[in-house]
Amino acid sequence: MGTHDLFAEEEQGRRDAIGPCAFILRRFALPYMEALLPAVADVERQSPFRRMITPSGHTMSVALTNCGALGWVTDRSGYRYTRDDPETGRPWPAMPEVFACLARKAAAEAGFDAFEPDACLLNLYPPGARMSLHQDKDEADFSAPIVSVSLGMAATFLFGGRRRSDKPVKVPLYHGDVVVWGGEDRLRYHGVMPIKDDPHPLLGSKRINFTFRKAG
Ligand code: MD3
Ligand code: FE
Repeated sequence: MGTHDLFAEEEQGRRDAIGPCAFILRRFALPYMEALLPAVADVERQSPFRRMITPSGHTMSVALTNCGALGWVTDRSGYRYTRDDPETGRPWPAMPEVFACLARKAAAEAGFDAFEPDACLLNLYPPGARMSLHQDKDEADFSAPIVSVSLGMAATFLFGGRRRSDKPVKVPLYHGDVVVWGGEDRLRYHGVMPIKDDPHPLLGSKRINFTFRKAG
């Protein structure tokens, strides 16, 4: 068991502000875990995780899938949201009730009432996978927040500024942590450092992150 889990209980309920409008709700997802993990497995069964190609032709180290009415994809022609999974030709799996419930509760906790996400992007990080600094700007409405949930192995999150050149701060994220980003923090650059292989008791050698968005 990693040291992060020794502190899980006393950390639960803490709210760390990492920006004027960005809050980490420490371990907020733990009470949902029994329902959350089977729901992830169900999404994965319908639309498996796969590595996608960026517009510049690189294969992402992170594998992804989606649930909800819209799903984020990338290929040689660009980034966009689609109704159908390009791999299966079918609509993305429906958003599980427990996902939507967790997202709404977390958003409300951070001051965003009536958050109704229509997209949920799931990222799977094997050891060594990383996500370089980027902005999330493929969504139609930047006034809605983004809610993210971290599961499994710990990650060092990089939280930058409005410009790529703004030096990011490093923020550790653990199993069960939920982050809500909105308002003036919505368009900040962010990324994830390469994941260290420190197997998690429930998920083994992987990290899963999902982000809820209002994309359409
Ligand atoms: C800050 N995922 O999928 S989630 C992504 O851990 C993404 O998989 C990371 O960045 C991950 O796009 C980080 C946290 C996150 C998501 C959206 C943000 C942070 C954000 C939007 C604005 C600012
Ligand atoms: Fe992002």
